[in-house]
Amino acid sequence: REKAQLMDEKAIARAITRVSHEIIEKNKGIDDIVLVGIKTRGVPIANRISNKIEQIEGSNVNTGEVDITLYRDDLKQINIDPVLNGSNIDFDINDKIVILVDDVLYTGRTVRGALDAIMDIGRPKAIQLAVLVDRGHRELPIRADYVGKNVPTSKHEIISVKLSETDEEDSVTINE
Ligand code: 3GP
Ligand code: 5GP
Ligand code: MG
Repeated sequence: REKAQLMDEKAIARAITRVSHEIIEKNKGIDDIVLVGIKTRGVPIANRISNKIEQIEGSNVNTGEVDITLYRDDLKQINIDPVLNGSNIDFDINDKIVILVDDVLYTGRTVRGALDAIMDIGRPKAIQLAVLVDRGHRELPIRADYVGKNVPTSKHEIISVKLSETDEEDSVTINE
């Protein structure tokens, strides 16, 4: 059942613009920055941030992706650790600031898997995390450096993230 729309196309675009500016400000430019999106919907968000940063700063940022999958057939069961299912990072991450990008941050287990994947590839100077929605309920000591929108949820609610690259529209809604 659909409850309420939290973000429309314009709100998502504004959040991406703000987060892009925050990334540039926090890191005093983009010299050392690379972006890594977490499949599926972290990837188009990373690409949008990449394009926005390029628009603002006038030079491009390397952008790759990791595929972290959960060994489970029931999305409600979240106590199984996510595993790396592949990555596409065809640039050097050593001594870079890697900014992980995902759509929704929940327990933190997916991000933990992504951290493992990144550290298998190289030794970044730092890893930061950007998410479109932080819905709370962390089960690990993981937090986001950049948040599009904080959405307090109950555990049985689900945040639906739609992006034009993968879906028919741009929207964030809360369902139960
Ligand atoms: P995504 O691949 O675009 O991120 O996890 C697979 C998909 O299921 C995710 O899409 C996510 O949007 C959706 N999903 C909805 N609720 C949940 C949830 O509670 N946990 C996980 N892992 N995914 C969820
Ligand atoms: P975590 O591993 O932090 O529990 O969950 C993060 C991953 O699961 C994200 O990649 C996200 O896609 C997915 N996820 C968790 N909860 C939700 C949710 O309510 N809505 C959506 N769309 N994805 C979720
Ligand atoms: Mg996701």
